[in-house]
Amino acid sequence: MRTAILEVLKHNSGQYISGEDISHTLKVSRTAVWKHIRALKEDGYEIEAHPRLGYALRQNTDRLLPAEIKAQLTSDILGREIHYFSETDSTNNEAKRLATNGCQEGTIVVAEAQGSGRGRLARGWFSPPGKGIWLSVVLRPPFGPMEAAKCTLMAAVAVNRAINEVTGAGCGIKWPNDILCNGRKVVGILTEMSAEMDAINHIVIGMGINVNIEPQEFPSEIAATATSLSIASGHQVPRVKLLTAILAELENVYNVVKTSGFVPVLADWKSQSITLGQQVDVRGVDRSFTGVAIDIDADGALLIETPQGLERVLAGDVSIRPALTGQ
Ligand code: BT5
Repeated sequence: MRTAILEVLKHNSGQYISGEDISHTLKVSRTAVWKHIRALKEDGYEIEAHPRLGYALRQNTDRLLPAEIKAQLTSDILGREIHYFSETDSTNNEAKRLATNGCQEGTIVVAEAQGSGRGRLARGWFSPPGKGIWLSVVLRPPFGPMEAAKCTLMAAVAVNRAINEVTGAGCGIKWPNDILCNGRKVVGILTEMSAEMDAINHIVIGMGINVNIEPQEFPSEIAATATSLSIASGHQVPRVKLLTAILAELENVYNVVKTSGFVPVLADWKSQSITLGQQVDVRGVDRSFTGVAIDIDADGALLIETPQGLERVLAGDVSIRPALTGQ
C-alpha cells in the first residue's frame, strides 16, 4: 500500500492530491493513507501536507531504498536481490552471512551507515549515515581461487567508470584497491572470498564510496588523505543513480571476464591507473622498498623497477611520491 501511495504521489508530479482521492483510488481508509504518508516521510520523502489540498511530493528520498534502486536498475543479475539496512556492522559481514546461506549471485547489501566498516587487515572504514555508498556484492564466479585478487581490479574499473559517468569528477585507480580524486582517497574496495582448493564458493566485493561528505566531517586521522565526490565535483551527487551505474558497469565488466578472461579488464585498468609510471613506496606483506611502478602482470601483481631489479607485489600498500618540481 505504501508503494502504491508513493506511486500516486509520483504520478501527480508535485501537484497536490487530496487524502480523499488517494483513499478512494486505492480503496483504503484516510487514516491508513495518513499513516503511510507519515512512514514515507520517515523514509526521507519530502511530502507537503496541506489541510485543504492534500499531499504533494516535493522531493524524492536520497536514501538507498530497495524500491528506489529497483526503479533505476539496468543490470540483469546484480541488484535483483537487495538487502537494505539503515545501519549494520559491515555490509561485507552481512553479505558473507547471506552467501554462506546460499543467496543468489548478484545479491547486494547496502547500508546508510556502518558501525564497524572494515578495510584490509582489520583497518577501519569511516562510514557515516546517508553520506556514502557502503555496498557489498555477492558473486559466484566460474574461475578458480587464484583469480580472486583480480576481482578487486575488476571492481575498481567498474566503479571508476561509473563515477566518471555520473559525476565527471575525474578520478583514477591506485593499485590495488583505491580510487583517488585529486590525490585523495574517495573509494576503497575490500574483496573477501570463501573457497575450496580449486573452486570459489563465493566472493564478496565490498565498496566504500565517499559520496556527499563535507571536508569538516572526516575524522582527523584521514582528513588530509580522504575526499568525497561532492568535494571533487563541486555538487551533491545522487546516490541511487551512482549506485545503479556501479552495478551496471560491474555487471558489464564481470560479463567480459566470464567470456574473455581478465586480459581486456587489465587493459582498462591500466588506462585508468594513476599508479603506473610513478615513483612509489611499497609496503608489501614482508618487505618495503621504493621504485617506479611500471606495469601490472596477468595476475594483477604490480611490477616495480628498483635499483636492485624488478620486484613483483601481489598484496600490499603503495604510496605515490609527489612528482619532483625540478627546483
Ligand atoms: C580499503 O581498505 O580501502 C577497503 C575499504 C572497504 C570499505 C567497504 S564499505 C562496504 C564494505 N563493508 C565493509 O565493512 N568494508 C567494505 P584499506 O586499503 O585497508 O584502507 C583502509 C584505510 O583507509 C584506513 O586505515 C584509513 O586510513 C582510510 N580510510 C578509512 N575510512 C576512509 C574513508 N571513508 N575514506 C577514505 N579513507 C578512509
